[in-house]
Amino acid sequence: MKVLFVAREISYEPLGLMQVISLLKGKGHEIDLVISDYEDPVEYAARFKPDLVGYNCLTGSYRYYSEINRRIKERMETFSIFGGPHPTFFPELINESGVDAICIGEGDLAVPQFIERYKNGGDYHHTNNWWVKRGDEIVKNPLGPLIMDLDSVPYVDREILYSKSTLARKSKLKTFLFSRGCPFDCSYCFNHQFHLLYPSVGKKIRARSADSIIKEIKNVRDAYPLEFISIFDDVFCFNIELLREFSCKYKKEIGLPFYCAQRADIVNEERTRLLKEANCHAISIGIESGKQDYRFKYLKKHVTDEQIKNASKIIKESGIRLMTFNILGLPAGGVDDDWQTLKFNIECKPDFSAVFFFQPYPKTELGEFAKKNNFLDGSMEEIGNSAADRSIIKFKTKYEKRQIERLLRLFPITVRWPRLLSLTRMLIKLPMDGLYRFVYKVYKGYALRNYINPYKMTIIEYAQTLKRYWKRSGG
Ligand code: B12
Ligand code: SF4
Repeated sequence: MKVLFVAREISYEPLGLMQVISLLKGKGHEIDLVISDYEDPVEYAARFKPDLVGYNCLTGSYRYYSEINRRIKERMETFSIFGGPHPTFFPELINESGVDAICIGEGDLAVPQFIERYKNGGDYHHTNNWWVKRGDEIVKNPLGPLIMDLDSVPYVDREILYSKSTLARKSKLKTFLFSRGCPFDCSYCFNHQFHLLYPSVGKKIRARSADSIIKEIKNVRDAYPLEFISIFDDVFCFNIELLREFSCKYKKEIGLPFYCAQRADIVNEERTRLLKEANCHAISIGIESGKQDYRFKYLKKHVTDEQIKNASKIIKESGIRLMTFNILGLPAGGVDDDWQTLKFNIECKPDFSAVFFFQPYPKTELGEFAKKNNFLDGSMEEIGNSAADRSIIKFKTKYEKRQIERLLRLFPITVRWPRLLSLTRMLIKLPMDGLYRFVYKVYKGYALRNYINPYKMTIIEYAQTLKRYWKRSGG
């Protein structure tokens, strides 16, 4: 069976897709990947002649993939499959013309099973996790079980990606994901909906063992350049026992600097010490809103201002760099609230404050709240590829919305240099959006590169990385 996967761009390693590819390897299929940044996917598909074409979709990218799929299907007869967060939370995607089947939830068991049945002419229409078109009918199957033992899942396949992108292969920074799931229920995050999909086990964090983590890193280090590790787990090593074992083994066997995310209310001296001993270079925590009452009432993130300030202090005092995550343009909020978020960040003294617009992703609790209460100023189709692209939330006036959009661009630099506060207050009233975008992009690139993910680069690598970063929308 010839299966072609399409990735729009790879400014980030597409871990979900690489996971699916690893699951299909060694199963007698001919798997290929085309990256639109490098080659026209329609022409590539015309040459490769796949039996199946697959897409990993986020809400911000599904329009793009749906369009590519339509164009591929104009050129040839092929079967299209869609997976990832967007079809998981918005299975109505199946109604789009050209979409033949979607995979809901995790695909570890469901994807190989479906493709095997499709290949053998079996009853693929009745495979767990899948919604499949059959004539005018849509066959909707229940979800199969989650894999609880992550060590039994193969490591993501990097080779297929690196065979297509020398830049990705040569990059000394590589990304990893060692766990899935989060026990919390923040209203703006997909985890809440994921818990409803998998009610009995959805809240459980499934993590690789320390040995499995170390082995994956060693495999990558032996095969490719690797100097900095970026860990994308929602909360890395939530379980303190795992962190103790990881810290001890990582220090001895790997020792490379790394970045990971923590939640402010679990940060304490012991966790931070263990991370520091393992050579953690930077930690991120989510502030989201600088107003504690909004954070509790609307975001359902029950972390107090005190806990955030305390976590920031512990992290900074340990010598680890601090990054915060923030959301501007929240529904039922306004520019004054966002201003408070900026001031609260200043109190926490992060090395870099990452900031995004609130995006009403489908089926998230806060997204549905925004829709129901008429806070939307656009539709799901307008959600951008990056959450820093644009806001589709309505505010009291268009002028207020423009101020929020400008504040986002000036936010990181103002947090870093609080002396700019009164200048920023004035600047957000002036229509110099192009300049603000430029400042935002330059500073974000500089801060991430120097404070959060520093690793040595040759001049050529630097120029290539800069070019790729600059091309990305939203910065
Ligand atoms: C790691 C991560 C990132 C990384 C890497 C992103 C990447 N491209 O891989 C970084 C930090 C860069 C990132 C950035 C963003 N992210 Co992100 N990210 C995640 C995170 C934490 C893990 C994703 C992951 O790898 N999971 C593990 C894999 C194994 O799971 P999976 O991807 O779901 O894949 C499984 C199934 O979906 C299925 N499957 C996957 N692909 C396919 C394809 C086919 C054909 C089939 C059949 C099945 C299938 O099988 C897989 C194995 O079980 C998720 C949350 C989460 N825990 O899932 C958010 C998440 C995916 N991100 C999200 C968002 C919004 C973003 C950003 C837009 C935010 C921003 N900064 O602007 C950007 C967009 C970047 C981009 N264009 O890709 C949202 C998406 C919401 C939505 N409805 O679209 C999520 C769900 C988190 C949230 N906020 O709720 N992200
Ligand atoms: S703590 Fe983070 S990952 Fe967990 S539900 Fe909240 S926002 Fe999502």
